[in-house]
Amino acid sequence: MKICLVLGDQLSHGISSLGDLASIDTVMMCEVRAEATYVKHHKKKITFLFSAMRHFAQELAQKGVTVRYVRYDDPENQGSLRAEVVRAIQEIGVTELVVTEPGEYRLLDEMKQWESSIGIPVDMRPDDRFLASHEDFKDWATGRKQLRMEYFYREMRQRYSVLMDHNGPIGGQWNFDAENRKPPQKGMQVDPTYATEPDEITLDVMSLVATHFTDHFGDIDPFHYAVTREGALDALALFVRERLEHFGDYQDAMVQGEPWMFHSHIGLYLNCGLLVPLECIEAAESAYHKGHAPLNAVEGFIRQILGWREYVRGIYWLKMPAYKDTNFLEAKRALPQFYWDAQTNMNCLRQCVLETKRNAYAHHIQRLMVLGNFALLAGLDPAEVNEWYLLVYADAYEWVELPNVHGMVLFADGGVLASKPYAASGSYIKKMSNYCDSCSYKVSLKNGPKACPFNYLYWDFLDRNQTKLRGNPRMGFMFKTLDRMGDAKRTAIQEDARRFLCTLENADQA
Ligand code: FAD
Ligand code: DLZ
Ligand code: SF4
Repeated sequence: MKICLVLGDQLSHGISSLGDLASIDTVMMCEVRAEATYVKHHKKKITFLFSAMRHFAQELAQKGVTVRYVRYDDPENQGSLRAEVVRAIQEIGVTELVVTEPGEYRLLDEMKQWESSIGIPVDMRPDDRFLASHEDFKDWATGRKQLRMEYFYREMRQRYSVLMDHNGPIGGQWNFDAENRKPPQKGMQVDPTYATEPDEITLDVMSLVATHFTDHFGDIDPFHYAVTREGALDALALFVRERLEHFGDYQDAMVQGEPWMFHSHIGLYLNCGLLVPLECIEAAESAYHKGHAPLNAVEGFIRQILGWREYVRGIYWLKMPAYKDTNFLEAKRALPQFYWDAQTNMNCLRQCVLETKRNAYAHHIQRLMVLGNFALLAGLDPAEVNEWYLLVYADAYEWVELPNVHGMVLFADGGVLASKPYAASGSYIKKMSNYCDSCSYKVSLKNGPKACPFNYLYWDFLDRNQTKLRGNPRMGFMFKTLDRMGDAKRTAIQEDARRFLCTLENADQA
């Protein structure tokens, strides 16, 4: 008997493991403790994934496929994928296993042992839902001094003929980012995101998660995400119709009480397979050609998927497992409690944590320039920060989370991914959001107990890390400014930073 194991983030009917469905006797899917708790995933993330898995299994069954679906609360559930494969061998006599390679190193490493440790042939197939294979990325990276996303992206544009005009980019430029940094406008109205009512299957999963994952972070209610391919396609269509037009202009803007802004909110669908990247790219490109969205918006959106998404996956597989253990800036401060309970007087951080807790979502600039920027400036331990990001977001899997957090945010890889740390003072947050209007700190103050902590933490970060960062050509200007500061100013910065970081460790509120 030949079985095919489909993992929770492999919910694509066209995935390689299901390529020759006629030769498969049974498809197996398992809700297991090991996957749900290797980090304590957000309750909404588990709800989303278990419900999407159950809907996918139902679709397969409707196609006439025999599905062995192991529910989380099945008394026979063995708690791990491996143990469930072993049980299937004992119960139904499996002789061969087909699987698409998992998206995370830890599971791939484990699965590579299965053939010898379980004793049946394992046919592990490449994950061809991505647009660049491991080999493609390795070929691109070979011989390059720097692995910059922009150059990878240009090759991908050419290879897939996306937004191309003969041999050059449409509009004469590869990248329109300079047009994509508009601050929010006062009184900005944002349309609601895609929302659907939970059906019976989702309601069942919601109550299962409420019972079994009490100590996990996050809210289950309200649950509005799509859990089927059909729903995910509707969410994509809604984005293209109503939000894409403004995606570029306000890509970096943040507004209090507007968690969704003009982003697409499709990351969770893409990463579990309900959507595939090329169809999202084509939908956006087609909107441009029909005149429904401007080039800066469409190019910006396509770059995220064809460029960043493929590039970070390439970096992950190229550099793992050593990548995870790097800590270039030797950061070691514990993750503050407010990342869990939002109990901080820093309004920007409070809002971003509250939205993360409610939605298992925060948009890119909240992740990068608020939550991430603080982690970088405060010198938080990369392992703790990575774990937090991996568990709180519904779209988080290590292949995409780790390069973004470890590389882009924390510069823990020493510059493999980013050419310099994305460090910023409070003035960036002031410019790109309205958070500062409701904050008890003053963004205009540079020092003292009422000053915005980002202001002195920024300079203290440069001061603390100057031996490691001074040589970076892109940081010369910042170090020149630091060098021009008088001793008194520098001492005030150091003292404010010390006082603030001390309260962070000792007090309930920062
Ligand atoms: P949009 O802003 O609408 O972008 C469209 C799509 O482009 C996304 O759905 C995603 O598939 C892709 N994309 C955009 N930026 C990136 C990027 N930097 N890397 C890879 N893909 C990208 N993305 C994840 O999918 N999972 C994560 O765990 C994750 N963790 C992140 C952690 C940090 C610190 C940062 C700075 C970014 C992280 N990202 C992650 C990238 C990005 O923030 C999310 O993909 C995005 O916020 C998801 O929301 P959206 O679908 O509305 O995206
Ligand atoms: C994220 C996740 C969760 C929460 N639960 C399951 C599960 O019960 N069963 C399963 O097959 N997959 C789950 N996943 C997704 C896996 O963790 C994912 O396949 C690996 O991390 C590889 O990307
Ligand atoms: Fe954040 Fe500083 Fe603005 Fe407060 S003043 S919201 S801490 S940037």
